Amino acid sequence: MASLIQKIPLMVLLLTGFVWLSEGQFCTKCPDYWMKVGEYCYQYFGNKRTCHDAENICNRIGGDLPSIRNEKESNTIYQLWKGLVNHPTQKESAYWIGLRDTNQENKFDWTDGTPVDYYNWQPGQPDNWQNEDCVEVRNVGNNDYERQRWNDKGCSTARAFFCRMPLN
Ligand SMILES: [Ca+2]
Ligand SMILES: [Ca+2]
Repeated sequence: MASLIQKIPLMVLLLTGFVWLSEGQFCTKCPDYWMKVGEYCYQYFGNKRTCHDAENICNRIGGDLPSIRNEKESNTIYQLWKGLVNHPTQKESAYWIGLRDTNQENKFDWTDGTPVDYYNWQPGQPDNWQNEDCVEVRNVGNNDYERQRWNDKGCSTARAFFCRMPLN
């Protein structure tokens, strides 16, 4: 019995260390209200915002508008969106992504700093019609592949959006 009592401080120490490791250094959970998909946490905002408001909201809660770096990532975000909205085939139910050409016309950058080496434009886009500098996944087309394609859009347009943060 005495030896068990002597071991209690060691057990507490080990338990504390385990909790610290599981919640800190090796965190694999998303914060409350975020959805874990692959190596990222996503939060969807169905209330439509201008592109810059959407970006500010994401930054305030510790994320960014998503960058889309390949076909697989495009499909991941599209399928997530499709599972969240009530009318996924409704025209113009588009959502912002973090692509911009606000600094220099036709030179697009991701707001999270990711290098731009993948594009998925709709045919005829980007057209900068009436000075469009933000980018939406337009959700127009006959199938899931076509609905993932992008359109440059006026930044003051209100759109739904995702925020994304990497898992620690
Ligand atoms: Ca533009
Ligand atoms: Ca356009």
